[in-house]
Amino acid sequence: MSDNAGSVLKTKLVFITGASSGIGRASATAFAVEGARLLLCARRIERLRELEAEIKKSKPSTEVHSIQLDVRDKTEVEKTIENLSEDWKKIDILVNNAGLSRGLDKLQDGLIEDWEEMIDTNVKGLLYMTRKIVPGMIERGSGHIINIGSIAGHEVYPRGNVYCASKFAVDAITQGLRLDLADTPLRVTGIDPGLVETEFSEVRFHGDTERAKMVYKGIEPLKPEDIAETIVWCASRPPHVQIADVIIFPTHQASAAVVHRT
Ligand code: NDP
Ligand code: 8X3
Repeated sequence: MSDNAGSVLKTKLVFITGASSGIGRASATAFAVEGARLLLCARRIERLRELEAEIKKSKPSTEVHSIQLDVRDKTEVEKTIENLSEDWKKIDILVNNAGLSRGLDKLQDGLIEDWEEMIDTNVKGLLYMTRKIVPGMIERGSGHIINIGSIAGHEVYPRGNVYCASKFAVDAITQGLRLDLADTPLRVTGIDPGLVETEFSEVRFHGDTERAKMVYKGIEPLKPEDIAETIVWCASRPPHVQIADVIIFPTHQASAAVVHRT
């Protein structure tokens, strides 16, 4: 966003899940520019180390701590957060970004393993992280939880069934948490993108890169940086401003299923 020495995010501690790729990775870079301290997690630790090196190269003063963590593992999530040193425990902003889709099948043909992976990651993983981190934020009287949902959490599209259900759940959790925290200074934001070109479709199609490319054919999709910029903007509003929900489309996308391609 800006190389702003006076940024309100300077020295804020931001925990980003799923920072090894796409939106999470771009968000880490964007928060670093603002002078934030970064706690990054994902399963591919080598990717996080590369990102850490890249961030430090462009901004050597950035404090980054990378953690190998599968958010589906409740015990590991709890242990990881409990074991953070005092310096790294006081999380100001939690970006619940880790997530994925698996498959694009009619429900009657769907793979149960795909469903479980999506629900365990997108819903349960987000809940484990939130449950462990929010009480500390309440105690300290400040905090911001930013959940990455999707347009798929607002509209169901053909064959989207279980992925959409997981993102509808994210939206319900975002709204529910906001209600439950209304008597605290904490803020809760949902960010709901349409088509963003990341590794998302490659993961959805189990590594079929040709099929993944077709998703973005004939339209200029959003870039992960577009979403990162929005996340940073939401996080840097004054404390009395709570951005509740942001839906972001590429210009030629009008709904989950309506995309004008040339
Ligand atoms: P990517 O596949 O590029 O990134 C997904 C990230 O999530 C990776 O860093 C991956 O890291 C991490 N992740 C996946 N599973 C786990 C896990 N079990 N534990 C920890 N980290 C995990 O996709 P995007 O950047 O596009 O996706 C980010 C979020 O944005 C997701 O929640 C997605 O649903 C959402 N979204 C994406 C859209 C798009 O069009 N791309 C649109 C709307 C929402 P690793 O594999 O190393 O663990
Ligand atoms: C990702 C966007 O439309 O592929 O959540 O579901 S979509």
